[in-house]
Amino acid sequence: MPASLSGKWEMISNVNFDNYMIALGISASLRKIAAKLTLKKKIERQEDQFIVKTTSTFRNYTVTFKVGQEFNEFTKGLDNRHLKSLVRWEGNKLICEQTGEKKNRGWAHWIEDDKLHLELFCEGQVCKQVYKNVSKTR
Ligand code: VLZ
Repeated sequence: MPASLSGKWEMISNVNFDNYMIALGISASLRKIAAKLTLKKKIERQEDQFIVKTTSTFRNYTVTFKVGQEFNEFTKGLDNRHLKSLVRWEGNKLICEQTGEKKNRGWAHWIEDDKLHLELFCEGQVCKQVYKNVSKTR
């Protein structure tokens, strides 16, 4: 049973994604495509270093960071903005603050009932996604 964020995950629910994308200024045509995607996450961890890969049939996005260490993030293929991002642990939640043009932007990941939970937030909108584990058993 996966108690950690590491592994492969596949989206099983996605609430308020459209309003999150609107808050980011994503165009209607891209939002229409994005809304139909079943997103996958592959999360790799080595001590304080994480690689989070989001993949789909349309676009992929990878972010690499160390917990507690601010980094420059470019949301290539998403809203194409430059951010100063910082990830930290808050209890069992991995929380990212993304500072830039958009206020109150970031995300939070945690495990609950063996599922990977994700909240994406931007300017008062909160998108809530849940992923099931699809890691191969070793
Ligand atoms: O995830 O910030 O896991 O980066 C949407 C791609 C995924 C679909 C967005 C295409 C990534 C959109 C969300 C076309 C405009 C995100 C973080 C937390 C890691």
